[in-house]
Amino acid sequence: MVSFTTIAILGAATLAAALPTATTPQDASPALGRRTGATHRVEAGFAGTLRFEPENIVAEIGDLVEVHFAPANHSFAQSSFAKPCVPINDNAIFSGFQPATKGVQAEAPNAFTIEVTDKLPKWFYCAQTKGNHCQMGMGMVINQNFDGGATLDQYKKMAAWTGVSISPPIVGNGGTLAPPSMPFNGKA
Ligand SMILES: *[C@@H]1O[C@H](CO)[C@@H](O)[C@H](O)[C@H]1NC(C)=O
Ligand SMILES: [Cu+2]
Repeated sequence: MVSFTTIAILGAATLAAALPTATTPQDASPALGRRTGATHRVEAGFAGTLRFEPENIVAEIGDLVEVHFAPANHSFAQSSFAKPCVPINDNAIFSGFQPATKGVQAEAPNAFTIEVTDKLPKWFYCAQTKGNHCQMGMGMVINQNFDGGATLDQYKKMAAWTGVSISPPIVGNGGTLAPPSMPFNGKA
């Protein structure tokens, strides 16, 4: 006769085998949760403009945001809503500058990928001071609150009146620099 315990153990083993592996080695980054498998591609300096495209992303926890860098020399840096073009704090997300040569490269060799770990609005800018990219409109948001006044439009308006941009202190912080998982759809 098969005991209850045996059935329970067999049941648990079967269930465990059927579940997707929660922490495969490539997903084992300690602060991060389960990946959704969705990747939002963003291009910094889309088609030669001083914009991110798309610039207003709605993402789920566990989604990835992969920022590509078109020519000439852009970056992806985290600010607060209230103070565009300035690092949110010393731990601000920052890709560093990723130059690409127009007419030679469609985009910089590396993209910068971050994982969305909560649903709070996150504000980003390009810290390039030559040409005042942030002040000229290189701002974007992940998970804007669409019910409030903290809109991307407002962020960009404040950015236009902000002085010289400041780069976050830690290059590569909060994400991964690696060759893009696939090319960006737009023209570079
Ligand atoms: C890219 O911009 C940064 C910040 O302005 C600068 O320090 C760096 O030299 C630039 N790189 C190239 C290749 O122009
Ligand atoms: Cu830029």
